Amino acid sequence: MEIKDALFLSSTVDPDELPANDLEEFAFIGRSNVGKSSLINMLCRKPRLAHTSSTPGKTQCINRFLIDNRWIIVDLPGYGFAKVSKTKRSQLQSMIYGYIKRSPRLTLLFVLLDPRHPIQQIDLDFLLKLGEWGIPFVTVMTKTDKLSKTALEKQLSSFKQLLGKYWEPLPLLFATSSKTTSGRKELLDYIGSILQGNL
Ligand SMILES: Nc1nc2c(ncn2[C@@H]2O[C@H](COP(=O)(O)OP(=O)(O)O)[C@@H](O)[C@H]2O)c(=O)[nH]1
Ligand SMILES: [Mg+2]
Repeated sequence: MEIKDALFLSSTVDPDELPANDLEEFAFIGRSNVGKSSLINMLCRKPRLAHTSSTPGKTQCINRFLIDNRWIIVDLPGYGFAKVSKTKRSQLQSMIYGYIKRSPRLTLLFVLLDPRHPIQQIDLDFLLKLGEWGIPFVTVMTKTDKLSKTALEKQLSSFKQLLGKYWEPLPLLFATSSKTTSGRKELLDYIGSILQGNL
């Protein structure tokens, strides 16, 4: 599947105030700085669509983008907010959880993971919560350009090994780079097959 057109749709801090729509939503989440906004821009081939930053914790709203008038991409704030106050952290958490648990149009959540470290406890805890809540998700390893081919293979199998301890069958694991656009086609084709009802 290709994306021809991507437009900013809305930005909100209150998940219950999202404008009603009939379009399916695909949301992106992961620790701050994991590359959520960059991945969205890479998928849409629009470098400035979602704001990216080298300072973690910049996206503090739920930002939605209309894709080809047909489906919606949601850029969620990161979890694991090292540099924000406790109050802000709990506000962000209830915003994220509120969206995930109550959005009637959420079709699939992409949970992004950094390939340069083992899967962190915070990621695992988050994934396990999704399981508890029955939220459909797949995992995405970002920034794969930062690893050599061998290191990447090794990391992919160690991620799968850890995920395999908790899930049977394994959740899907995509490998992407917003720098090289690697993994773009696989991810978009997967979304396309869901939109066509083939999955
Ligand atoms: N080399 C490389 N850097 C990336 C990639 N994706 C994101 N980054 C960088 O990582 C930082 C955080 O990216 P951003 O998309 O803002 O992360 P977010 O906080 O998860 O939305 C930025 O400095 C990006 O340029 C990638 O695939 N490869
Ligand atoms: Mg962001």
